[in-house]
Amino acid sequence: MSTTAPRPTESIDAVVVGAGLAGLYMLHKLRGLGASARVFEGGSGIGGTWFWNRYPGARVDIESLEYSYQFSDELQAKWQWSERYATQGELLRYIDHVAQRFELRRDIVLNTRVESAHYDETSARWAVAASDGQRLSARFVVMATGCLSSTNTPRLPGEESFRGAKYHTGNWPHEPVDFTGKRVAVVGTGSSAIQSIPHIAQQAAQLFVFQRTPNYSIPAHNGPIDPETERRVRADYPAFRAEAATHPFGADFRDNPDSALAVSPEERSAEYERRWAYGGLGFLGAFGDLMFDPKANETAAEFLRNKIRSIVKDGATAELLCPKTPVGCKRLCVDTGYYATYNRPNVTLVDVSRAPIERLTPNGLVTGGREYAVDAIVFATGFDAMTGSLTRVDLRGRGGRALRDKWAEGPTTYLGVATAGFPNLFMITGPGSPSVLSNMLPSIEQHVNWIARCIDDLGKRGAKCIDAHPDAERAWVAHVNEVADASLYPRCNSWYLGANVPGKPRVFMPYLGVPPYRARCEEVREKGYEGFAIA
Ligand code: NA7
Repeated sequence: MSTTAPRPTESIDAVVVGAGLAGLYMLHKLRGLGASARVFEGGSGIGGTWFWNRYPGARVDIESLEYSYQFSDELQAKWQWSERYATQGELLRYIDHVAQRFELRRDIVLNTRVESAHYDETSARWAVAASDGQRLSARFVVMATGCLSSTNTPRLPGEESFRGAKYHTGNWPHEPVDFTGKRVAVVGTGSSAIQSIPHIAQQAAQLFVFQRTPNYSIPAHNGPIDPETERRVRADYPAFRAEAATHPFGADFRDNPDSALAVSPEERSAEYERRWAYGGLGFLGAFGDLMFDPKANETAAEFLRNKIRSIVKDGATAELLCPKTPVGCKRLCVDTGYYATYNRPNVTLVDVSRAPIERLTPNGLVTGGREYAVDAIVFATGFDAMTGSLTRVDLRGRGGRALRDKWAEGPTTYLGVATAGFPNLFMITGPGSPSVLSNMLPSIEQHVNWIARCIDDLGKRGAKCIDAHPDAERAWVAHVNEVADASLYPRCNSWYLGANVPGKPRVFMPYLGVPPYRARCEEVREKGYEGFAIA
């Protein structure tokens, strides 16, 4: 990472960091404003999350008809998804198609990271340094760096001594990985593990799953898209999108506002059964108070534990797989055959909740005083979520203040789109916005649209810069916390709170509730960017 101030050599309007779904659409919008823009991408290809997460079984867990761009009617009408939940490969093909259709590639620099961006108060411009030696002066910097892109791998003594292969699900090789005949360890039981374990188990001679905390998972019931559903959605796609935006998660979970405690146990059970049979994250929409009332939540939790007990034949393994935390408090998972995988004779669940993984040896891992000899270790250990990809860039705002210093006690933003003291720096789906607690793609589009409008408005006013007011930021952070505290979300050690990364401050990062969030963003804009200082 460079420590000296970069030397500007080329002047452009905007630098966009990251060529995932957010960066690509931002580029398209900036071009539409007539702005000169360049996108820097660390990977050797575009696609962000869908470029890096190539592990076996990787697929989106929001239905494809909803997890897609809506900014172009033509794109929306033309693109045909093959499955209810698209695979990583199909998503990359979609992203390639978008890049081609809108001729995005010519402004994207691959294999290149933005190492630093320093704000110069006199010129109101950012001096940007990229890893390929490019130096740019930009009016705006847009961080399209993704919420789950900076991988988290536990530091374990002896890690260099291990003679086998090591993988991380979030940085999977491009060449096929063949586990046939191998003894494999998977560390972690989050969404990536839950998607990959059934696939790895089919190949491996022996699979050990090292579980620290069990998670709830709902069957995907994936398959070809139901033609009737597709016909209905395509008949009026804009109306379908508008309706989805009225739901708390910004996706149509067929939310039932009633309390789980207001109906009889039989009716409740029937509702859970219906949602289990339909599959997917919409399980959380069964009752309006599931994420607010511990008693209501426990009814869903026990329903799901009983499902696990009914699937997993070995009683002790089933109990280990049963989470004790509220449902949804950690990210709910969606799977294909996850629990049943534990009925295979070649799969063993190892509980590391009380005896953590102590170290790696040349042959494998040690926990509870026992060595597990393996040929490969898959770390499905997640990400330094929401802040990691922002703080790993050397961002310096007014007075040379580093973002990572400003956020030492946790991220503070205004609307999750800006942070005070960093003028003209925008974050797409930053901490303090619905982001990971919503359907990411519409949330990305909403942010990009807001940012583009803001840049356009600044130009029309002849203004040079916009900066969040510290008081507005403080009030927003307090509001984000107040909303979260009324829910069950802060009650378990999730990555929403940064609890998965040792030493990370415990702060609830996403904003809960898409409709009020969007309304607030519009209100701020309509009131002349209330809470921002424009110079
Ligand atoms: P997650 O959901 O953060 O899961 C990571 C898993 O790794 C989780 O089970 C962790 O247990 C476990 N973990 C992390 N460190 C360790 C150590 N040191 N020892 C044992 N186990 C460990 O990441 P994913 O990639 O699965 O999913 C991320 C999101 O991507 C997902 O929610 C979707 O939105 C898509 P813990 O729970 O911390 O005890």
